[in-house]
Amino acid sequence: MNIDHRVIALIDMDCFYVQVEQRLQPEFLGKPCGVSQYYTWKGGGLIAVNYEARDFGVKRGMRGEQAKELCPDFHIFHVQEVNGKANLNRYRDASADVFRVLNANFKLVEKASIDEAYIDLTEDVQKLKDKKLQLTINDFSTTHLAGCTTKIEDERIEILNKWLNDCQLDDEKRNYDLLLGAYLIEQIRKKIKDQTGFFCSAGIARNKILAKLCCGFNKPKKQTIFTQSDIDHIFDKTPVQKIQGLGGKAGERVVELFQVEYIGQLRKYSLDMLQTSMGEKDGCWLFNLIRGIETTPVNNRNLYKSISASKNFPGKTCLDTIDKIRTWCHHLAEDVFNRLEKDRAENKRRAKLLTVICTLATNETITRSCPINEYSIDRFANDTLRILKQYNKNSLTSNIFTPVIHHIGISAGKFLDNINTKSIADLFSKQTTKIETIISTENIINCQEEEEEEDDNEEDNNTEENILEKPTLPIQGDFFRKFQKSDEQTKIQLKSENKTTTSSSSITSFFSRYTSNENILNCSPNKIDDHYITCSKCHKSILIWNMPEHEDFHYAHELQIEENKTNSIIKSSKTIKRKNTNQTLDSFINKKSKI
Ligand code: DCP
Repeated sequence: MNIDHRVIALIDMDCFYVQVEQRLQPEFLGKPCGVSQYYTWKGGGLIAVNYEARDFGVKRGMRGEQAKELCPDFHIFHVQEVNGKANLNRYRDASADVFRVLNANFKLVEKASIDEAYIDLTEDVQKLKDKKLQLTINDFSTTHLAGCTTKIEDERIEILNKWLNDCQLDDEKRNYDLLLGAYLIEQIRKKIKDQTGFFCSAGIARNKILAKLCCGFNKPKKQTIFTQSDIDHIFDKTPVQKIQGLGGKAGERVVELFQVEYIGQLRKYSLDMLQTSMGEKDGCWLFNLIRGIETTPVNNRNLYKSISASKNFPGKTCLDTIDKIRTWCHHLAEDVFNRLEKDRAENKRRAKLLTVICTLATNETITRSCPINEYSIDRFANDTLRILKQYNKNSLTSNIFTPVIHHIGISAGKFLDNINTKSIADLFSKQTTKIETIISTENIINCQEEEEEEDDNEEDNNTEENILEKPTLPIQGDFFRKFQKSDEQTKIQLKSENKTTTSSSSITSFFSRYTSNENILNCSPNKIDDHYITCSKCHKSILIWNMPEHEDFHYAHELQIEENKTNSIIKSSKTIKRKNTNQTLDSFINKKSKI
């Protein structure tokens, strides 16, 4: 199939959380409403606002009280809380209702977020062509053309009608496919409404970027077709950062580098010029994009890549004691556990990697991972706590935690597919035995690029809970990756300085134990398998379950070298008393941390 002839749609639910609440309380249908999260300051922060309320100027991000000032009849729904944490299950279940309808009707559906889906309609359109339908304007009651901005219904009908007739008559039928795609989307949107009660909008175009862009042109309850002939004049008015993938730092960089505001202004740059500034791959991607060509496929993905729960602890609500942290590790672990169990039953898969993200008062964000050996609330909570404790600057016996914590997130990912329930139990019990025999107290690996795929979206889709259901970026080259990375720059891994609380004796004994165990661990180079990770230090392929131990081996090794160096400096120093020449790594570390 020629990629330029694809027909891609993006379906986006309108003011989704509000519709979910209104479905439960239909007496609020048609009234100005919003959803706020947490019953805190000034009526809570609004995370969703319906279109009736938007007419009064109410916007997402406003406080409930501010919304009521603008619109006295404004009704606020509150996100459910469990253990003081937002519970989004209601919205996830509603999302599943929508995806059931989409999956029952189309083969190629990609879940882009909790309320967005890409559909590749190319094949469906081809089949429809054989039916030789005679379509009329009545089949397109909510369809708009991206290039036509009129708000007058009669004008919309007149312009669309002319276009419809043109593309049915046109010999080349360049736009006929898009018309048939729009017809299918009119149908499916009606089905979604009938079967779930929810309204949605849609964009129909030749690729995902254009479908996403035009979906927002005529919200709510409408759909928009983006034809190739619309590209130039629409791009001339489209700010660079409105393009999916150019919304964050990457877009800022493009604006700065080329001194442009609108994406169309980049048309004057040759392929060579773009590639010189941005690298071959990204320069080429941008060159094509501004001409309406983008080839990222719709992936048949209906499942989340990771299941996560997180919580912010701003200002005085920060976590400053081990007890508080333990409680929250437990709440978050419970949330993830419950959803993992449900996911395992429904999707016959199991997560292999637990990732902990934490923001400290120092503004440092730490991302660390460890293998999931079994689904267990206690296990998740304990692993999370153990990771976090590494960053505590106080003594191990103290309940006080410094620097205080402002955010904790845990996320389970790296799913193993096609697991049946019986084999899961077997697998876990086997793994647990194996791992417990070789893994020491340290059970942590540095998280490298595990989460980037889903976390790349520039918009924080949820202020308190990271849904991790975001559209994937089309961008693959180094230029963009660098800027996506720069968003991540704060994710500093405080590995060496924080591990200094480990005592010399434990390191040494661990080190020798590991050395003797090294052959047991599966360090086979060049293994290409989903279960293997390449160690960034020695470049060996390491079985994922053994990575924590392997990392600790390097860490212990490095400390040993450092200890040896220090000891030799100490020995050669005439000012040091004889009894200090046998000093432990502990005292070295303590001294170092005081500097
Ligand atoms: N959401 C959230 N926090 C955010 C943004 C969104 O919790 N910062 C939630 C509430 C939204 C849902 O995700 O209802 C979907 O987000 P959208 O960006 O698609 O916005 P809406 O569906 O609310 O409105 P629209 O009709 O503009 O798409």
